[in-house]
Amino acid sequence: MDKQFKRTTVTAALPYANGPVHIGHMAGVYIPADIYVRYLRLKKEEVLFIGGSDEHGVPITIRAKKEGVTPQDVVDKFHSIIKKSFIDFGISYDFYGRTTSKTHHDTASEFFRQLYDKGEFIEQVSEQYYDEKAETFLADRYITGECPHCHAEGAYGDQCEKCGTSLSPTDLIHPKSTISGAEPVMKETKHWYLPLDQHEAWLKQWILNDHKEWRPNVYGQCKSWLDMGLHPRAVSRDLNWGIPVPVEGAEGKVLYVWFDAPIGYISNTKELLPNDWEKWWKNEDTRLLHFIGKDNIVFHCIVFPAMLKAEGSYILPDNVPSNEFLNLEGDKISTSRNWAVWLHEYLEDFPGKQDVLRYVLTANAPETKDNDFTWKDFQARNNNELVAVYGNFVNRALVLTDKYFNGKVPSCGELTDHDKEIIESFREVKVRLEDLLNHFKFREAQKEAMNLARIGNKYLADTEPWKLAKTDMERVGTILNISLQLVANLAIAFEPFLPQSSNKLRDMLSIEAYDWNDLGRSNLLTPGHQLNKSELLFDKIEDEAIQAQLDRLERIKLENEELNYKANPIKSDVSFDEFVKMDLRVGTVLECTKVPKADKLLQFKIEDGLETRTIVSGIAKFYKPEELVGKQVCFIANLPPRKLKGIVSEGMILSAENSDGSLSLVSPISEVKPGSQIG
Ligand code: B3M
Ligand code: ZN
Repeated sequence: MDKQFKRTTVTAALPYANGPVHIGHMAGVYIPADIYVRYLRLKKEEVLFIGGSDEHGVPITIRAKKEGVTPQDVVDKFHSIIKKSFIDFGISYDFYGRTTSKTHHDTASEFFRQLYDKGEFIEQVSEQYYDEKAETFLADRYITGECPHCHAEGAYGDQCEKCGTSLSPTDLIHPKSTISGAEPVMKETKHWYLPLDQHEAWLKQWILNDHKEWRPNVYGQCKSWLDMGLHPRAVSRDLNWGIPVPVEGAEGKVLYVWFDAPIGYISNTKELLPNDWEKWWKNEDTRLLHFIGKDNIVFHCIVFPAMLKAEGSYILPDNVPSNEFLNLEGDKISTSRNWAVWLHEYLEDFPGKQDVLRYVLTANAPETKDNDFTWKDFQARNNNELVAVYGNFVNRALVLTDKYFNGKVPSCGELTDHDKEIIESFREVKVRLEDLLNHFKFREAQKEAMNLARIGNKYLADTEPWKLAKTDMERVGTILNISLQLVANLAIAFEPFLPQSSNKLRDMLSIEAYDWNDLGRSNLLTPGHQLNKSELLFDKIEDEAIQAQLDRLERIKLENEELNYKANPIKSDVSFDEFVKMDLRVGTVLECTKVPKADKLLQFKIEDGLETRTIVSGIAKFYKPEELVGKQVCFIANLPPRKLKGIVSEGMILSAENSDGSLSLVSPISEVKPGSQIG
């Protein structure tokens, strides 16, 4: 069933250049794409890996406005930060471009024009909000107002961030332009629409029948879109940042960012290969793959293919491997809440440890469901897997070779059945690895590579060559020869996943290059071959380093709480008569003890000016009993007595609840006579 292709064009989603990249982006898109490309390159297949920054769209203009700079300043800054992160983490693009390039502007513009000339668009006039003061139409995000659902102020024209409801600008109560503050008015505007409804039939056939092999999450999302029925989509916007719509009468209009961005894959290919780009996009024997995150599925599986089909000369994607989301310590990653591990910051804290992050993100990749990144797991995977299994095996094999054979690969004597089994097992790993990689199952594939290291570790532990050194050097040579062959195999097997470590290993083994097809061979290193000095491949990550990360997240959480803090709404009115019925008093704490078998409760004896009364209060988590003796507290004196854990409580002590749920006792600022009334 599998079609034979000659070459593969791999694209990875173009990140918006309005912020740096974080671990969620890496786990979801860039590491899987890179693993796959490296794998194909090792197999000596013809492959091209294209990416770039997505530099248009409203969020960029909003950020620019907030910071008092131009949108170009914003994208210049983040394009270079993002590009550097990708280089640092070994994301091995053949070309990483940007959608503000001239090539892209020309390509996207021509693409639009082509579709326009072919009559592939429909034109529609609709009414949209317009800011008369600023003389501009308003993108949904530029309009705020009261949410019609939860009545929060400051809801955006596309969504209320308080209650999460999707909105349209006209839903907002008392809408306001964020540009001038003016109340927007409705004004007619013309836009171009891609009539997706007219593409529905072939899309259904192409996806639902011809691409049943797509990942269930991708296939499922497409199916639900197609089942709901497709509608025309606007491909232009009233905005002054983007690629001008190249037709007459379109002044002040630009291409919708989701129209131009995927064309960026094509323009960036052109930029790299001005004379040879077409074979990567137009030849039937080229396989096109889009690596993306799940929020981009509809654009890559439905909208962009419809654009390509409408144009007529392009191939369609053969697969669109899309991941689910990665969470951080149990919470959704969020740029605006700074709830993320940013790549450039990670590198400051863990210099040289790119591969560790790559390893952990692949081990936890959200391939089939959302997954969680935790720092404890990061540490455990580094210490228990990379250091204790992979690094340890490599180190033992190299150090023993150095010790007994002066770092020269020993020759291999007669093989025992055990040796043969080991050799066989690394042959099998190749088959399994290929099968998994071919099916984009990177998580499982990496596990297989690690299994190879486990086999090696166990082999050394079982054969104990260090014990044989006095009696049987030939046997020691055989064991180490096999172990070193295994090490060389590991360098190949891990190359797509952990390129930096494989490089290091290649240097230690003193080999030039290797080939995927060498994987599984037990004669990669010839006897007598001189190895280089060995170093540790990975080192342990200590608790302090992890604690520092957890502390940082804790600080961010507190800052966010602080920012989002809003007191509860005021309760409905009570009458004055009702209020004066309540007898509020000050009392002095005579005794305070813990209530046995109740970790929240403290039992108080209170001097109330008339007698001593007992009150039980649920604040044991926040105070030590002894620190309260002698303090004055406020209490309600005329509540009916209540039994708590067998103790009759005669009243209620007042406390204030903080935003984090902690309680603070209420006390008069200066001492008063016990029993003083509050009112
Ligand atoms: N910039 C969205 C994103 O980063 C978008 C991808 C474009 S791919 C053509 O989620
Ligand atoms: Zn709301």
